[in-house]
Amino acid sequence: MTAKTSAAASATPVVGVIMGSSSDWEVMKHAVSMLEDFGVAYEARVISAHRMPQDMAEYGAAAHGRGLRGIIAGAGGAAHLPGMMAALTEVPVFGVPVPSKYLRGEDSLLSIVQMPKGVPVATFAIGEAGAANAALHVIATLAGTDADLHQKLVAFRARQTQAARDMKVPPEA
Ligand code: RP5
Repeated sequence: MTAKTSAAASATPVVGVIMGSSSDWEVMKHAVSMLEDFGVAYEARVISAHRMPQDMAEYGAAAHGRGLRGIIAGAGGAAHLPGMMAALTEVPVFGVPVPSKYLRGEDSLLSIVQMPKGVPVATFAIGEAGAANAALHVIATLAGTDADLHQKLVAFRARQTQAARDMKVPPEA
């Protein structure tokens, strides 16, 4: 699955956005949208850990050599994709718990966050906020060596701060 044909999607990807199913897209599109907004080159793909284990292994083995510097991995239920991807590459993995049908994503969260010592997955909130924040975290990491990206992040934070300062209570209709 490729999300868009924008410049950020068609350039050589620096960030991989992977997910266990196309049903994860409604959550994971918030990570992609953030990367698009910041102009960070990415790719978006479905890689199912239990249905495509060989593809998962190949993706992890090739990730660093292909230029990926962060992998945002979203999955639901027994969400092993982020942890397995972290085991397959030294590229930092940012895990997004996708809400599940029966346990509302608490199963996804616990599956992703409880990595044994030695193979880390930076784990974010369940759902849309987690997906967006995973992208922001990758962006902040890349901004450490990219002055333009750093300026975009500073401007993003400033807009967010101003929007909060402009809030009124009770909220206007
Ligand atoms: C996981 O199982 C996926 O990440 C998804 O969140 C969940 C359900 O997948 P589908 O049955 O919708 O393909 O593999």
